[in-house]
Amino acid sequence: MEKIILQLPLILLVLHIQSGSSSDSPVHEIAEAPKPEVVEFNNTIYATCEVNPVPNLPPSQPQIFGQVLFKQIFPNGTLEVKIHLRGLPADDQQARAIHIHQYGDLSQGCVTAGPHYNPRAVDHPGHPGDLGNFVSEQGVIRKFQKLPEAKLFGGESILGRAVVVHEKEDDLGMGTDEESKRSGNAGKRIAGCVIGITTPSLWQKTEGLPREEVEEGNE
Ligand SMILES: [Cu+2]
Ligand SMILES: [Zn+2]
Repeated sequence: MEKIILQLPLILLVLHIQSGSSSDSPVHEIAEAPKPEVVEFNNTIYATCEVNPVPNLPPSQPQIFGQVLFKQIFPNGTLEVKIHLRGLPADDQQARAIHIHQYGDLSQGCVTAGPHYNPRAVDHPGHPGDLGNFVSEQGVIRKFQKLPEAKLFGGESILGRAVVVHEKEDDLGMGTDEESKRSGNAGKRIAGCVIGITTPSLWQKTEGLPREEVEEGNE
């Protein structure tokens, strides 16, 4: 009896919280308010990721710099991505994987970026940020592509997460080991950055440059 009396205030508190939340705004009905930048920049959000080589790269690895730019119309537009990287050897033939990883934490190079961002617990290469493989031309990777599974809005937003460039080619889940379905066996993480909101200016600066649509696919 004493126990019930002691618990009564707690029960009343729980009931109060439940009734309060259901009459006001249940979680499933909360719509994301547009970010101030969306209102400012014509119903569109822009993001950038300033790529730098990880510290203490061995001399055998290229020092990759550049930008990965993102653009999405609020709230359900298809995410567009522009990749512009430099610093690869002019005669480089190596395909290199680029992915979005879970954490925007580069405090220990890209190791602290964690695994591929995988909000729906699916196998690689089905992750929203599996950008694929890229080969440089004259030391430069320049690519435009759409990334329909990734978003800059909502609970699965890629904002604040990391873009990682790998030393090797992504096997796109076709390998025989478990790691293939997790990461594509793309080897060391040699460059990376954290995705953050920006103005339209970086995106607009690249307008008019040749856009190479990525439909040739994953060879
Ligand atoms: Cu990766
Ligand atoms: Zn992946």
